[in-house]
Amino acid sequence: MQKEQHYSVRMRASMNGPHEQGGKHISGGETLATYSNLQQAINTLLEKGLNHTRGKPDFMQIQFEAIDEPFKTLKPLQITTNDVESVAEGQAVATKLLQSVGIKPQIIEKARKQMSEYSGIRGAIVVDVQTGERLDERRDRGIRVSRMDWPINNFTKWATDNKMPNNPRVKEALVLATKVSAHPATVAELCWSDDPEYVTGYVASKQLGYQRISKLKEFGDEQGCRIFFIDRSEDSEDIEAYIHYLEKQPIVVQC
Ligand code: WAQ
Ligand code: MG
Repeated sequence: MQKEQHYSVRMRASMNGPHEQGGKHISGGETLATYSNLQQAINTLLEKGLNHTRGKPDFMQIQFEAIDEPFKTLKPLQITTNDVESVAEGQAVATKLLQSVGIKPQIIEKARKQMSEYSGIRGAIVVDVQTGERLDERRDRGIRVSRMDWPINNFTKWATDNKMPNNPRVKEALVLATKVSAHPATVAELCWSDDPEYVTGYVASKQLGYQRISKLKEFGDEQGCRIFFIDRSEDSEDIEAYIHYLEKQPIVVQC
């Protein structure tokens, strides 16, 4: 996949104006493509943004750009499913998993509170695992992890082997979690969708793998969550280098 010129393709859609003018975030997406499949990649993202349960967008931007940086290939995180009966049980499982990688309960609480202050954010927040402070300065925008993909044939094989639904949402989430957890400063990620009809979320880390949790919010709730807990003592790199990895390092997942 690396010899040919590749392109990063990104989409964002909003309602009541563009994001930067206070519009409501509807949908975003990022993928990789060769020149010959740019059109298909753009169509897929267009379709994703046009048909979304968060609403009908009145602003959309789709852009592509050539990638010059070398790709890294990563194996997908190991997947485990935790079936729970209620949101309370799901959130308790999430807390337990985060604690098992050394994150203190009060830090988890502080991060959750900070997340809910930025309702409708289109990216992730980066939180210091020692202090619980938010480290990125993207306010109501957040960090969008980009330049990542999983070739569809390889993903389909993985889905069959792991008895998982062959759907783009699982693929996108696992690609993102695999990229984020591969950085040495990442301690764990906590995520659930902002799609009101999708209640499954996950906790992920190198150590835990991708721990799906069947219910992390109530059906109908439009509040999503994506928190990256990072340990700055693990890595001498500064926060800008970490964000640069998330946004710019091209990653291909392949099992
Ligand atoms: N980079 C950073 N943050 C993102 C990105 C990205 N590329 N994409 C989404 N987010 C943030 C943003 O704030 C969204 O509101 C929130 O995450 C949720 O995004 O069954 O569908 O794409 O195993 O709605 C996980 C479970 C589903 C999948 C997660 O998230 C499964 C999901 P969504
Ligand atoms: Mg969403």
